[in-house]
Amino acid sequence: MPTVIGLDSSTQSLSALLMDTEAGTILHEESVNFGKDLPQYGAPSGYIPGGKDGEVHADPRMWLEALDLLFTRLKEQGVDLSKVEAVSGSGQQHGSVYLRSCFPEKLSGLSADSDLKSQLEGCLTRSTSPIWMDGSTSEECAEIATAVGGNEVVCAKSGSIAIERFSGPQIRRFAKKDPTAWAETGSVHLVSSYLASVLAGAEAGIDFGDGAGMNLMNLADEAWDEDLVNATAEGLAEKLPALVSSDTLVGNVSVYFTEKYGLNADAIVTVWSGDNPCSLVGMGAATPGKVVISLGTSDTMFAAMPNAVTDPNGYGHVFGNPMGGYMSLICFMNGSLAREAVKEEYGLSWDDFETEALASEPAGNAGRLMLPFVKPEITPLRDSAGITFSGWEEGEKSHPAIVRALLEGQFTNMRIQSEWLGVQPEVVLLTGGASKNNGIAQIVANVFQVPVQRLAVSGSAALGAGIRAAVTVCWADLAELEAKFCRPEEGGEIKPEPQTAEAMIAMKKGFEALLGA
Ligand code: ADP
Ligand code: XUL
Repeated sequence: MPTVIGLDSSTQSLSALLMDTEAGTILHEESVNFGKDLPQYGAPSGYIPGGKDGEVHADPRMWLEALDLLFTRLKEQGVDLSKVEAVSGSGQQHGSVYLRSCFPEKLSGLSADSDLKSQLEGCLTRSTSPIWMDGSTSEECAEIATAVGGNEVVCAKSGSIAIERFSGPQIRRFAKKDPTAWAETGSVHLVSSYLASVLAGAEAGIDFGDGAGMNLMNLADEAWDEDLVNATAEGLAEKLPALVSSDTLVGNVSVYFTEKYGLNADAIVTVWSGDNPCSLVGMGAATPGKVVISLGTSDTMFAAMPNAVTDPNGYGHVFGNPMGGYMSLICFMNGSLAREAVKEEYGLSWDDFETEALASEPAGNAGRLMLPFVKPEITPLRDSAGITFSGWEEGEKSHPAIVRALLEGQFTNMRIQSEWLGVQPEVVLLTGGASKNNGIAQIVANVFQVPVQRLAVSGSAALGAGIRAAVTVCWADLAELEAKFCRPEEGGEIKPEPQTAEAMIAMKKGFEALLGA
């Protein structure tokens, strides 16, 4: 029975999916929630709250401790890891980890008598890692763009204009703020390549999917771009790991995991990728034709692309598709965190979002609009939070109208910001924590006026990582794996309500005017 493991180190949790690729079954699912299970890191939602000047960081030791805890739980529950043939993973994109030159040596000498954190924390030259929510690098973005001849050049080379959360501008800010620690840094890894390295006990490369989220990779050449690298930080070229195709094998799993947790010594680690590229695979959307909306901590919209087309407004991105070619990606900061903020403020439950709120208000919310930027937004760029209302009477700004306004606002914004893709989807595939909410799914169906499907297997990023591992190590056929694992949930399709189409068009017009103002 060929078994593979797909891991997913997301913003809020680390999960594992154990898959029997022949039978097409999920053998086991396990998850560690950073906030709940590792409260000592002061990161209830996976990042350290209260960062200054737009900084959002997480402790990279937390990810190590989570990896130990995850495997401890698998072992304690008697999950048989001795048959595992392949492992790969998915990491939240853009987060960067700064390590001394001793990192490879420490990796190869990991002892099962101790834990990962104690053995590797001495390698860190930066105690915290900026993650994708960090918006502190506007100055560095401008500097990089100017140095290479403008944002048009950055976008043509890397698939995105210089973006605050992308790793290149984050690296520049660190090199400027702490030149001593920068000089001591031997390598800069992404969350994905850092954890792949730990798992394999040897330094892993960065794949084209996640590498494209750094403003450092030349999309056409699939290589580090000399101009962008030089414009970012002195000495960066020597500190960047190898940039590799997503089907690259890192090597056998580290003896650490074999001795400590009984993981098969012959299991092979495939290079990890970013969560959105992995999700593309896990949703069965790696070949062009399907549009995916992922409702995780952030909301993202992505699709495989036959050719690389860039967003004229500069908000959208082009990444490498782990299965070859390219993918588009648009990321919205006001995803689940904004929905949670409204849920808390009005003392609601997710059930309220599902039923009452949606049943009691008409689609289009009777013309009452709300720009839903409960947090600063990246698509479109809004440096500070800002909720703007239009068409509301005194006393109306309460639940349930607010819930509908928030959701319709979020997805109308998504529809407007994705027009540059030139794709009229026939079906939207929905994934991520909030996708199970039927109320939210209905609003997505209405705003886009297409059916919404969810997959039978949840956790598309971990699933995609597992599928990638099976294809590269076990020579499994992608189409066969998709047929087994990426089936839509039976009876779970949500159809658009055609009577809402007109209201949705009116709302889009109103929303565009509000955005312009
Ligand atoms: P990530 O991968 O970014 O860590 P997930 O895809 O696991 O995030 O999604 C987590 C989010 O899903 C939570 O923050 C929560 O807001 C949201 N969520 C979970 N259950 C529901 C639900 N029933 N309805 C709406 N949102 C939900
Ligand atoms: C994508 C992005 C987020 C993170 C975390 O550009 O910033 O989707 O990958 O999920």
